[in-house]
Amino acid sequence: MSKILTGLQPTGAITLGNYIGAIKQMKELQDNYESYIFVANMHAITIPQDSEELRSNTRNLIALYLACGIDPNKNTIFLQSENPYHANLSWVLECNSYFGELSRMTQFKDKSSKNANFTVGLFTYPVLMASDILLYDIDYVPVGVDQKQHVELTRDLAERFNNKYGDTFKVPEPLITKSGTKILDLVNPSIKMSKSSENKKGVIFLLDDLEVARKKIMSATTDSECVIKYDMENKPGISNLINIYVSLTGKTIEETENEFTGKNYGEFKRCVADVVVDFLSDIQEKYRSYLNSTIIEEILDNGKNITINEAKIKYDLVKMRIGLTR
Ligand code: ATP
Ligand code: LTN
Repeated sequence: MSKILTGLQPTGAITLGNYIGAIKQMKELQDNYESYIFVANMHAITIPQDSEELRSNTRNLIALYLACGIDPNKNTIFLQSENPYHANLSWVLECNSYFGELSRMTQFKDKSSKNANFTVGLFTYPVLMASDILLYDIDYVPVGVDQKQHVELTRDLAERFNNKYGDTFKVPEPLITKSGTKILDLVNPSIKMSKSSENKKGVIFLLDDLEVARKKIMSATTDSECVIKYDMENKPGISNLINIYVSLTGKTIEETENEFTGKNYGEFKRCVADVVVDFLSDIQEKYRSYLNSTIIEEILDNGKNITINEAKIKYDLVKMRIGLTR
């Protein structure tokens, strides 16, 4: 059976963009793939975090995975920091990565330009991500399109290592949602919807109060044309709402355009808001029940054992290949 793996950072409240880009794909694929999903808490500390907040965000993210339909019987669910082989392999791969190639990573350029005091961890972040993937012989990595470049780097590092030291790593492929959807900020649809956005009005959080979420959709930026048509370039606001609607209902873009022919933006937004609110309300109910149960501890203990055993085998092979053994 082919294997898939993804991770999200516990850097704040999870957004609808995170759900559509990564979690939803995992949920849809979990029946047909051997699936791994983890909390990338070591990636989170590439920018400063409050330790108590990080701890609670981490637990909340596991509860959210479960609430979103990630089935613990079909997925290995784990915390990145509980498996030391991620950092171990990352060091080895760093010694096989070039300063130039890491300098070209768009996420690094974006995030480092926002804060002059950025850490070295922010720079080597993609190499840790490559280790997350390469430890487990992963075939596909479901991510939003913004992470595609990191998976491509992972492929380069795997191929480079294999060529230099002999076949060691499986070369993975990114799995981007069918339409390549990047969910955009509702207020400023020229940027992606991001959990670290300053203007929270443009971001739907999975744990948003339902009425607040409805208002955010109703006040989303559109255009003056009053035609509900998918055109990412000229009508990004409306196209983004179509993407959200399509992702949550399973309808196609064409079906959606037909459904709303002749309707005005207010009517369309009301329907999108209804779909979003129903979706959030279902998730939030499940989330509360998982958060208060002991199941999270059991799941993480299990995930820790499974992944440490598996990763050790790969890391031992790596050490042997490069001469780090006696
Ligand atoms: P941050 O603002 O801290 O960078 P983020 O919202 O970009 O956070 P990540 O934890 O970096 O979230 O990403 C988690 C997953 O969600 C990744 O696979 C990423 O590609 C995907 N993702 C993030 N934002 C979007 C979006 N707007 N649309 C689609 N997928 C997204
Ligand atoms: N960088 C990713 C999180 C992440 C990840 C991974 C995703 C860390 N390691 C391995 C897929 C596979 C992000 O969401 N920003």
